[in-house]
Amino acid sequence: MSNDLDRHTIGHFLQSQGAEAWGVAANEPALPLAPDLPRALSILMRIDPGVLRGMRHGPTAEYRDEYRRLNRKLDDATASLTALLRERGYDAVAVPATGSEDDGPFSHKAAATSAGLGWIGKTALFVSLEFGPAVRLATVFTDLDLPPGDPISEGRCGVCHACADACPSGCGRDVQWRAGMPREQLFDASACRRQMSQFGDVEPQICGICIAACPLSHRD
Ligand code: B12
Repeated sequence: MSNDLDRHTIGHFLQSQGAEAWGVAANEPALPLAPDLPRALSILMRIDPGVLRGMRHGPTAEYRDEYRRLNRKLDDATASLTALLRERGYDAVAVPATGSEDDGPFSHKAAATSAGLGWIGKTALFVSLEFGPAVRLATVFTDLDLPPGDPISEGRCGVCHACADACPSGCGRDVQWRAGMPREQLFDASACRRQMSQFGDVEPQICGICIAACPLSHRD
């Protein structure tokens, strides 16, 4: 195996692909539904904060376009990274940016908190240290031995519950997250899904009111 890929070269490569933050999670013990590879590279791309303005009552066409743009960009970046790793003799598996619960997908949020990039907020969104919840995520698993970050295992929203207050379906339960907590204790996914079906004229399965409501989404 060639060992010329290190944290610096991977960071540089991901930056050239448009990633705005990234980190490494140890997949030992294995994260739920994870492939059998020892490292998860968590990749973040920021949602343009300008797009979140005007989303108090629901998604806009601009948000839908941004959602599609970032999904494409994340999937291109993870495909390129996977190709690079395989070229150099490493194993690599990319988890697509989006999908459905029925696919039994690996949770990008679990890789991101385990990599120390942020925590889970009060409507179950991943909240990045730098950009708040205004990010989309993807994950690449690999056997390249990169040093993992320090996992974050508790919510840091404090007394803020702006996201839970803003959600028209009340899907957030205003509970402080801890790693391993069942999702239902934190968040009512059926209520979220029902609410999103109201916005089918923009696109089924998008909303983003909770993202726009978080004060951390609007930092410069
Ligand atoms: C199915 C799905 C949905 C479902 C279910 C929502 C849900 N929270 O599970 C529905 C249709 C309702 C939905 C809604 C939305 N979704 Co959605 N969705 C997904 C998808 C495809 C799978 C999620 C899933 O089922 N995971 C299984 C469950 C059990 O895990 P989870 O809730 O994702 O995360 C939990 C675990 O990771 C655990 N956890 C966290 N850290 C750790 C660490 C350890 C060690 C352990 C054991 C566990 C653990 O806590 C988390 C919260 O409960 C992901 C993409 C992906 N593959 O991750 C996008 C994803 C979660 N969705 C996303 C978004 C943005 C949305 C919406 C805003 C819609 C939109 N795009 O406008 C809403 C808001 C939902 C919300 N408030 O969380 C983003 C979240 C970005 C962020 N900042 O968090 C994701 C990651 C897509 C992406 N590529 O960025 N979604």
